[in-house]
Amino acid sequence: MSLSDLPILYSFRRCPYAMRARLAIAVSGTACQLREVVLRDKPESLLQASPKGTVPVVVTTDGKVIAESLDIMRWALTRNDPGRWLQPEQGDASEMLALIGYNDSDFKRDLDRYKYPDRHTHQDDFTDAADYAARYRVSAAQWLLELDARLAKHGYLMGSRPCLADMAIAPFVRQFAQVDRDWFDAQPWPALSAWLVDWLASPLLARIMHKYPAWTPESELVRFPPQE
Ligand SMILES: N[C@@H](CCC(=O)N[C@@H](CS)C(=O)NCC(=O)O)C(=O)O
Repeated sequence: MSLSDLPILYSFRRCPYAMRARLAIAVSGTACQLREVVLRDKPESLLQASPKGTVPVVVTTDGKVIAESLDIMRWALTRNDPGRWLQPEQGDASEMLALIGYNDSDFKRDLDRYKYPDRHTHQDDFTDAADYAARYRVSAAQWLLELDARLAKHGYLMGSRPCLADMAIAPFVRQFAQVDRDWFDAQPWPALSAWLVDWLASPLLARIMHKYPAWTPESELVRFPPQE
C-alpha cells in the first residue's frame, strides 16, 4: 500500500494528547502518514478536517475525522491491541475511563495553572503567581499520591502490566514532573517516580518521540510509526 493511501495523523511532537495517540498508534502497528503541525501556523487541511484546530487528529481512509486523542487511541487499539491496553488486568473499563477523566479535567487544570500561572491568575483574582502555582501544585500532588498508592500495589495503574490509563496519563505526569524536576524527585511517591522513569526510558516512547520537520502540502510523505 502506498503512503498516500494510509490514514492521516496530524500531530505535534510534545503535545501530551498527541503523544498518547501516537503511543496507541505505534503499539497497534497502524501505519499512518504523519503531518507534524506547528500550532501557531496550522495547515489549512487540518482546520478543514477539524475546525476546532486541536491536535491530534486522524483522518481515516474512508474520510472519517477523529479529533479527540482518546478516540484515536481506541480506534487504533480496536484494530490491534497486542498489550491488551483496553482490558486492564485489575478493575474494569469504566474505572479506567474515570481515571483518565480525572486526568483530563482536574489534573490538567492543576497542571496548566502550576506550569503557566501567569496565564491564569487573572481568572481567579490572584496576584502572586508563585503562590498561585504552589496552590495548584498541592492539588495536583494529592492526586499523584493516589496514583502512587495504586502503582505501589502492582507496578502499573491497574495491575501488573500497562493499560490505556497508564499510557493516557503518563504524558501529563511527564509534563508535571518537568516543571520542577528536583521538587518532583523529592516527593514521597517512589512508585510513581519509578513508573515515570520506566516509561521515560521505554523503547516505545523513544519511537514516538522521533523528530520530524513541520509538514506542508509540498512535503514528502512520512510514515508513522517509523520502521523498527
Ligand atoms: N481534548 C483534546 C485536546 C487536544 C489539545 O488541546 N491539544 C492542544 C495541543 S497539546 C492543541 O491542539 N491546542 C490548540 C492550539 O494550541 O492552538 C484531545 O484529547 O485530543
